[in-house]
This record gives sequence, structure tokens and C-alpha cells, in this order.
Amino acid sequence: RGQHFDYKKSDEWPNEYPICAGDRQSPVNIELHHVRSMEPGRPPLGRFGYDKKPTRMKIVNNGHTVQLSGEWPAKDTPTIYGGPLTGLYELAQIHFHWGPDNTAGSEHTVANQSFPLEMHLVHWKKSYENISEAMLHDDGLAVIGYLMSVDKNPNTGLERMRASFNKILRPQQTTEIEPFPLTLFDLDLLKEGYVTYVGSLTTPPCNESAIWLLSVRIKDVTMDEMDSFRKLRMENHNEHNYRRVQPLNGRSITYYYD
Ligand code: SG7
Ligand code: ZN
Repeated sequence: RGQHFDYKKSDEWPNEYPICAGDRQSPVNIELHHVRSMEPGRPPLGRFGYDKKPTRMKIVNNGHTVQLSGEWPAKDTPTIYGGPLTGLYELAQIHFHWGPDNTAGSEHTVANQSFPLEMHLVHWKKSYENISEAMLHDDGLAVIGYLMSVDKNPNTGLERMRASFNKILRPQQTTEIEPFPLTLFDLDLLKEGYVTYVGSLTTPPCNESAIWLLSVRIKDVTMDEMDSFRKLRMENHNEHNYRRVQPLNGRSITYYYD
């Protein structure tokens, strides 16, 4: 099910994938003074399974990103609920967006500022049959995003992943890694608040099926970790894998805190 597209030609994506020119596209720029406060009485965002070690874990270079996925016993599969979400959303995979140097890389921007790395945790709504089916509905996916900027503190999850990056330097390479619980990424789930809006996949076919939750807290990534991402070869000699920000078209961005 490989989609082929070129980040250098993202203006041409709509020719082949018309939804990429839709009116609820992602990513977007977040202006904190435009952000609206949450409606009172919403249940807080919750999660389970993030602390459970999967039975297997693998990373794949799919030509557009590096993707981490795991296999858990059904009851332990990382799941989120509450906040702006209705129902349960189960984790499908985690992936990243970056650029050739520290001036760019993130997909979302804050006050027009880019960050070197953005981490996405893609979840799909369990009331749908599977993720492909969920992608056809406007509330089918919930993607949590973390913006990261360069600092000295290594991230244990990123360290565990990048130890095997030499096995997936080329597109379509895959390798199993020693399983670890996702809590090693130190994702203290959006406790300091997050912003949410309705949007799309940031890659073709750009389905308008994602509820976005972006951490307000910026995470750390080390220079060595960034170098490891930049050594991964992508399709079409792409040196970056972020899409530029898309118009809001009247959508509101809401600030949530528990
Ligand atoms: C990455 O971003 C991949 C895609 C993902 C896409 O290129 O991780 O995943 C697969 C399975 O190829 O698409 C449906 C999906 O998760 C867009 O995801 S994003 O909007 O979170 N950036
Ligand atoms: Zn993404």
C-alpha cells in the first residue's frame, strides 16, 4: 500500500490526490493568541497501555519517514480517550518529521516558528473496523504531536530506536528492535496542556479524518539524535519530510488543560 509522492513537489499533490487541496488540511501554524479556551466540563484526556512492554517491536524506513510499531496483547494496546475525543482511539504507529538542519523540520509551527523535529503518534477510533476504514471518517484518527528542539538531554525512547537506524538506512528496510514501553519516550501525556483542531493526514492522500492534539510543552532532542534521523535516506532524495503549513479556513484551535 505504498503511496508515492515527493516532498519537493507538494504543490502538485492535489493533481493526483484532490483532497490535498481541501479546506481542513494539516499542518497549520498555531498562534497562541488566537487559541480559544476549552469549554468547561469536558472529561480530561486519559490513556492506558503506554506503560506496557509490547511483545514485539519494529522500525521501518518507508521512504517518507521512520515508523515505529509494536504488538501488544489486545487489552494492553496503548489507547487514548477523553478531552476533545469521543470514544476510544488505539495507537497504530509512531513516526517523525525532520529537515536538513535545525532551522526547519516540524510540520506544525508556533507563531511561525519551526522546530527541528516533530513526533506523531497516530491513533484510530476503535468503533471503526480498522485504520483504513477509520481514515474515511472525519473523526477516524487522533494524532498526538510533540515539537522538539535541540538540547543536551537524550531521550531514552529515541536512543533505543536510533541504535538500530543503521539497519534501515534505505527505503523499505525494516528491523525488529528490543521491545520497550512507550513511557521511555517520556511523554507525560499533555499534562501541561495541549491545543486541538480538526485537520488531515499531512501526506497524500491527505484524508480529512484527523483530530490533532499538539503538546504545548516542547520536548528535547539531542544533536546526535537529529544526526541519526538525517542519515536515513528517503525517497526522491528528499532531505526533509515536512509539509508546509496549510490555511486554517476558519477552523478554531482550542487550548485544553486538565
Ligand atoms: C507518514 O505519515 C507515515 C504514514 C502516515 C503519514 O508518512 O507514518 O503511515 C503509513 C502507515 O504509511 O499515514 C495513515 C497514516 O498514518 C501521515 O500521518 S500524519 O498525518 O500523522 N503525518
Ligand atoms: Zn506525521
